[in-house]
Amino acid sequence: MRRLLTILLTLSLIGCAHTREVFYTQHVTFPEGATPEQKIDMAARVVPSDKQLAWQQLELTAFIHFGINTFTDSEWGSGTEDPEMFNPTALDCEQWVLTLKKGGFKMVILTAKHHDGFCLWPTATTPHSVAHSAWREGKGDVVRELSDACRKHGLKFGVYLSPWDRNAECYGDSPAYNKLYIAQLTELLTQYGHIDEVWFDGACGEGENGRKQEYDWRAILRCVEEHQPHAVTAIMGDDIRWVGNEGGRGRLTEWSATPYTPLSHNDGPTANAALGLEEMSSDLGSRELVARAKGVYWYPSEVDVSIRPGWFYHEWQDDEVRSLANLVDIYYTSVGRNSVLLLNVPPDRRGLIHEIDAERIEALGNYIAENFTQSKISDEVDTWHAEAGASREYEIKAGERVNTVLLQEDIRRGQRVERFTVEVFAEGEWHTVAEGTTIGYKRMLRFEECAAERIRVTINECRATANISNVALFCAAEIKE
Ligand code: FUL
Repeated sequence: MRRLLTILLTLSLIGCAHTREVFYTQHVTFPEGATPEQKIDMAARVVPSDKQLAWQQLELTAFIHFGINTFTDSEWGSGTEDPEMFNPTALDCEQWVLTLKKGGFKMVILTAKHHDGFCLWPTATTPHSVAHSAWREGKGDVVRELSDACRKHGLKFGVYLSPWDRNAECYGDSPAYNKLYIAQLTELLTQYGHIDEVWFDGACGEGENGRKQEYDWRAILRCVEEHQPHAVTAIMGDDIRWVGNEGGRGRLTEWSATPYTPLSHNDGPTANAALGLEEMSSDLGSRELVARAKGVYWYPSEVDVSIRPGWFYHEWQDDEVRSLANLVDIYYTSVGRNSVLLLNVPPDRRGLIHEIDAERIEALGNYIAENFTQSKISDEVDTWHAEAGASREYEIKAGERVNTVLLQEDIRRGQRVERFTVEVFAEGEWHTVAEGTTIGYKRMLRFEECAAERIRVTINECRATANISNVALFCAAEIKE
């Protein structure tokens, strides 16, 4: 009887210990005097907010750069363009959405306004918009058509509203421009239904003697919170971090739990400078860095990259559209490196995604579906709570060849893995095929194709207990072009 009681007591304590595990949603500030060990333990318990988690699970999102630049053949407009010039001859947002859907994309983000200030919706804030264009005699609204098409075909919808505005006269008169900017944002957030992501670009090319605009980020983000509280805010926002390059590459070590402070926070620039951090820094989450930090954010990375050399469509780049092999590489280095891919596909002057780009997008969607859906592991894979040094083996289906491993952590319990090793058993011995540092939401690694019987995953180093929610193996086909 006493033994039974002891067992019951022990079980309930284990239960309590389990349910008592403390998590910090999106941010934790370390207490004064916290030791490096305490800080690492707290960093391991920072978790995404619900909307950050839902965003991460999208994996594939698309950018649409379209506007006055499409008609002037430029990348950065001056703001002095005649709005008359905007005149797509066959605009069809359903064609954009259906094309992207074939690629497996789950959300579309539109440049509602780029740096030239031209608005793709008939805003009341400026005459510099589609309302004064030749297109549909000024009666058209691209934001309306695209948001409707997304809703109709089940894609999420986001907006890019460039903070830098080369057309607005009040740009640089900080309070006046902040007011104008918030008015534009309010129109977008209140007139087009559900908005899932708001993208605040960080670029500003005003020279030394240019107009210096002080953005009121807190007020701008409050506006999103008020009208679309479920929307994630990116780059100059609180929820999503720019990966630091436009080449499609996440870091080999990519921490979503990072001491890097969003720049939208008033103390962001100083807090980051104190730690020597920039958006492009290679180390955003090591133990050494966390030990020096005052806190940690859940601030996951987004990889924005264009399918063409430019962000906007230029006819002379028609033969420079990324190949399928290149797009698949980008998939590995973005989604496969704990990031969300934001692939830009710019419509042409007709207002259509060009046939070449459309063919490439569909090929990418088919490749992902054909190669990364059916795992070659025959064992059931359930969540593995791994202590540092622990290994686990899985059977591979008989006769299968493999060349890609996929690992995932249950990030609802934080990002914890710091080093892992993957081996396969073939011809009577173990061979190391992949080694890495972080896993996070998803990590994919390629290795030389081989026939193997078993796979062994070792979590060499981690923070607290790692929660490995998925291990999968694939044999990705070689791409012949
Ligand atoms: C940059 C901009 O300057 C580019 O034109 C493009 O919009 C890219 C996504 O962000 O900062």
